[in-house]
Amino acid sequence: MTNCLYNLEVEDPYHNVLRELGFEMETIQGEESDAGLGNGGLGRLAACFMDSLACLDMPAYGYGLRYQYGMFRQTIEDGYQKENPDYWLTHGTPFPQVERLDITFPVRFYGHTVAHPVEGTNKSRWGWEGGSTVQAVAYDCLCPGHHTNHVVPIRLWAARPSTEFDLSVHNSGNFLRSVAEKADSENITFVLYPNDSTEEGRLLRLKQEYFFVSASLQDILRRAERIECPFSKLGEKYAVQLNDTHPALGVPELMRLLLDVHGFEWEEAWEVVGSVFSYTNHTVLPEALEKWPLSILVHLLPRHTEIILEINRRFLAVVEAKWPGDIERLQRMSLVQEGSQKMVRMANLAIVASHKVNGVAALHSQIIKDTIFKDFYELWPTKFINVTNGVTPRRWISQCNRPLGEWITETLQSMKVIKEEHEWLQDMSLLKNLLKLESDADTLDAVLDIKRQGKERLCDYIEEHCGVTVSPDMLISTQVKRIHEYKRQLLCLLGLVHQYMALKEMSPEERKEKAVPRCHLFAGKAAPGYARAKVIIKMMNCIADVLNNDPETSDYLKLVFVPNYCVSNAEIIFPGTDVSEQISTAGHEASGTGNMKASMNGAIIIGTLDGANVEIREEIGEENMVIFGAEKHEVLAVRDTYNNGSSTQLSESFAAVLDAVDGGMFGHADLFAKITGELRSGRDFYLLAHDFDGYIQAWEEMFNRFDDQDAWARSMLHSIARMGKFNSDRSIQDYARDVWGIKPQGHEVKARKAALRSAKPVSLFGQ
Ligand code: OAK
Repeated sequence: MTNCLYNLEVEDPYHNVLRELGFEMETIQGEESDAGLGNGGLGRLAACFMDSLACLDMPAYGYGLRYQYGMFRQTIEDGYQKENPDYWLTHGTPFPQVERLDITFPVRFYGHTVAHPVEGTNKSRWGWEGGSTVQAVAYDCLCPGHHTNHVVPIRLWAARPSTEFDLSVHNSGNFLRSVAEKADSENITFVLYPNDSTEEGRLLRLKQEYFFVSASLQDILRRAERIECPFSKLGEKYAVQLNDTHPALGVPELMRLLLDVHGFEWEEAWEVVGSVFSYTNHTVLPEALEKWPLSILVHLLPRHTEIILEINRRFLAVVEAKWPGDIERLQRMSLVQEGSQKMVRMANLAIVASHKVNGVAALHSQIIKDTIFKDFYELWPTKFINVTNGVTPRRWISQCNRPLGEWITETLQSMKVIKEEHEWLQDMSLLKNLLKLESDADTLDAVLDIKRQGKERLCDYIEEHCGVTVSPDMLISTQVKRIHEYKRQLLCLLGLVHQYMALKEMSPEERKEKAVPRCHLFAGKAAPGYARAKVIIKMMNCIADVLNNDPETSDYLKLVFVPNYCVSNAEIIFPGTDVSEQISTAGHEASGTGNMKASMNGAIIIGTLDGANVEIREEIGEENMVIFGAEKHEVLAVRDTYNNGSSTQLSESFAAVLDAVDGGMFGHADLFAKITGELRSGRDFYLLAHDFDGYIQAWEEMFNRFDDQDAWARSMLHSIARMGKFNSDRSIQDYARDVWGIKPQGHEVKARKAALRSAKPVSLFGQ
């Protein structure tokens, strides 16, 4: 609701009207739950893209599933994560979801394939019959663009039983079975799988994926029919972007619809598919690359399995023609992984069917060409491109950090760079003009003051939700993201232990003189089945207990874990962040988008050369970040030296930290022993031991910089002013130009827009 009011530019009048009615805007806003329909970076990126598509007047829409239960609500009990159901539809969805009972499609599961002879020929047409069907019902959410009358709909599918009750079953007296069948079909969109970057190979998940693509593609064909677009020319009018491989079953589904329902020949259908689909890869983690057992696929989707196998047969012939006799390459590239259980590799399917494949940051796009998709890159080099991620400045600057948004607008106006706010939101390169003021004392004061306001708000939030009092005078560092070993929350945590021990060594006078008071904030959810990530959360809370209650040091070092990380509290955390931790093991974070949100809000990044950090450094300058750690090209060699035992020598400071944890300084030594044991013995896949000292030094550097508040404010200004590249509008323009071949909707909209702007304001209460 807040986003809509902001984008429609009616926040203030709405606010005033509410006041007249006796309500506060904040109260009403507080009633709206986050639509937690995704897990982390991938889903949130899509939300930013919807906003940009709307703002750029792009002819586009998004599809998703309308889960009844979205991402779980995290609470912390005795330091452990507890997962609670998030029933986000409790109060209905007054705003802005529309149930479209007129838009429903049947989705079939199970059954068998049949060949129907085509009269007058010796050919057959394949079909899929039997099994059971579920209805997909559309719910439309409207995303208005900012400063345009363009709106992008997101269509969410909900599962419903095909008929309210199967009467024949009912009449035969089998009441329970008919009710159970209804429950079964509604189960498909019951709950989101809360795994981030790990595969959950469960039948229900596969059903969700197929349900999603089947309904969406039927809807696309319906739209094409409405505008009289022949399906043979579908690619001229429609582009479908596969957001990772979760919708990759769309490939055989579109083939099936064209072949079996619309009578296409294979070659013709395959050409259409290739012109329509493209695929974005969002991770290189092997555990996240989707594979489905062929045996399960055959049972659930018999016709699709036949189609996948035929795609594979034809594709392997192409590979064989290019590299005759290269059996190993054939095995690597095959859509089917051989073995005791044959598996279908969804990424291979997506690549083979797509005309473009992209990674989400320059480094990541290079890595996929060099590693996981190397064979495919050698076969089709021009298919592979990069589209660096971005985030929407409407939400991640203007809405979440009003003082900053207003200051940017006023300052650029006073410099005569812009007349209205929307100009810099659309063209963030204009922010570079702010750098002309980098030596102006008032400007630097203003930047510090804005951050101060953000920190005060964050400290209030921490007090309320964690019961810990934090002074906004402290340096506030944050690491907010899903809990995952590759993101290295553990490195940050052990670094804090090191700082704590150093403070304990100092006399009170030394602390007063030398220490920069610091509060570190963690927030993030662990997948419910990810045991190691859950122990890390417990460790965070155990260490927080000691640090926050130590009368000698707690004025200098605090640690808080903010429960239930979500968009709503992220909007409070980023504006209140001085230092943002972006410290993944090089080569593991595809892009990251929290790094962008933090920098745009004037936080300084402490980070590794991973994901989009590399490009952020290119844009804002290395003097405005603190970089440490092994680089991508060093990681394998370093890992090897630790693994083969030739370098398990731990640095003194790292060993001291492990000793403290093992010695029970934070309690629960038994629980943490597995982690420390692995780190000591060199089973340290994510290179914590190797990067630890560099990380500690990087923090020393950070403290020194923070001491000089003038220079700090200048760095903040550079972060804010030079992040234009990471506006998601730029990402969308890249996709529109290089992948989809679409342009903003033309003159008609522009004319309507002009008319709308010159229209007389309407009184909400009549005359
Ligand atoms: C989740 C499940 C499967 C595959 C990828 C993901 C995922 O969330 N990936 C994340 O995508 C973001 C948007 O591109 C990136 O910024 C993150 O680095 C990446 O981990």
